[in-house]
Amino acid sequence: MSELFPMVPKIAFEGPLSDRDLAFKHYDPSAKAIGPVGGADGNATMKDALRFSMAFWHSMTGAGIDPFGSATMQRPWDGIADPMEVARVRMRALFELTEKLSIPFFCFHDRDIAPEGATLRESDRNLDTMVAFTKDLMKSSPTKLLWGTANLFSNPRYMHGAATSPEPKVFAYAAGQVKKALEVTKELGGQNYVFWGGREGYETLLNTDMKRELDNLARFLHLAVDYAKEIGFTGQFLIEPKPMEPTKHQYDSDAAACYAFLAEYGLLAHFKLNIETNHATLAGNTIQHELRFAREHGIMGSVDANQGDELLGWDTDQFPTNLYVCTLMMYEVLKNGGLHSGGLNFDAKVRRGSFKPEDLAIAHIAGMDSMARGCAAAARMLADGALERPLAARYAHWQSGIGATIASGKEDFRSLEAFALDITDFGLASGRQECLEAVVNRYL
Ligand code: XLS
Ligand code: NI
Ligand code: NI
Repeated sequence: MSELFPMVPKIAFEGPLSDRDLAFKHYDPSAKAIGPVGGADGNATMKDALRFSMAFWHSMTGAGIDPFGSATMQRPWDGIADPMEVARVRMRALFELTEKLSIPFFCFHDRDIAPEGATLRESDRNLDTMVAFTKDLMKSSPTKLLWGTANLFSNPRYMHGAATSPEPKVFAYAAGQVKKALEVTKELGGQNYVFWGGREGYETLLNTDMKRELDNLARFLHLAVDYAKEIGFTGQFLIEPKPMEPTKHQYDSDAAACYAFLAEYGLLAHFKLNIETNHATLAGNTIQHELRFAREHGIMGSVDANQGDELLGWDTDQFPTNLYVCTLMMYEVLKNGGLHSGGLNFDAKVRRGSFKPEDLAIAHIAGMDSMARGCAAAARMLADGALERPLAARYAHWQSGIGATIASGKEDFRSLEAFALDITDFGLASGRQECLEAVVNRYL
């Protein structure tokens, strides 16, 4: 088969001093991974441990359209009229680029990889054709499927939501679509399945029965759990929190909101989260906060590794290059013992002005090197106990005396009042924030 990206060679690791754009400076796919993601025997490679993934929608279908202008991207499928042929060329391009970049995984929405037909039946037929084509490519490729998902937001039928639409026919259609997407994800060996609540939210409460919509969303997810069981799909189910965009308020607004929803509706045993950096910042949280919350509640599943722009309040989906953020992200991932079946999926798009085909490779290299470098810094911080030791010291008083008796449930309000009545010296220690910020900087 002819190359689609002849300007992109197989990308080699050249080390931190390399000044070549098309080379890895920190991501060495075959080097041994550092720290707690190195696998049970400590022998996993960086490639196995970081579990990078390419997002089909941004890298293969993204055209550079924005509200003020049309497509800019130069791509190998430009000028091909037959939509099924476009789909095939895109899929070949995905495998070519992931292999050249040593990216072990990809992710897709059903409608990214095959054109939508006039009916669900017709769309399913297109999807089947493309799944067979993909399966064939996978036979001779190391690239695997990290997760699949269904696009329940682009088509006008989903204007008021999918599982939360006021119209039950839309609920039924969405169910049919997810049923098929689950079958396809299983067929391609997907290790997870993602639910991002595309338009599951509202524009105004004046026309919204919020309780009914949340009940319906939970019912929908239970039906998905049941069907996965029925067909023997054992991949991890993931919910991807996002607070707004496209709707004003999305029900799965952040990790804590998702946790409350899953707990209320008896879904906690079946779901983890797919946490995205730009969604965290849209929610007014840091990615560190979102990952910390997920880790401490046992629901860290996977990461959509991208970043927003500090001056723009929307989901700009840029490649992650902020080393400080990458380091604190990977710190949480390492403390979680890795992402297990999840991965670091580049839910990121090249800027509209980065329209050359090689920009796609360069952007992924930038993201991979940044995450690898963050991972190395985080592993060193952990090995040195740079943050863990001061943290333990800050809460040390819970190990003995009144701290230990409170923690073990031996105190009540009466006993605590008696203890507190004459305290004048609380022995408070400094929070040392600036000191800790400087500690982190030492490792960057
Ligand atoms: C959109 C989401 C989307 C999901 C997959 O903001 O990030 O791309 O990752 O549906
Ligand atoms: Ni995402
Ligand atoms: Ni997003």
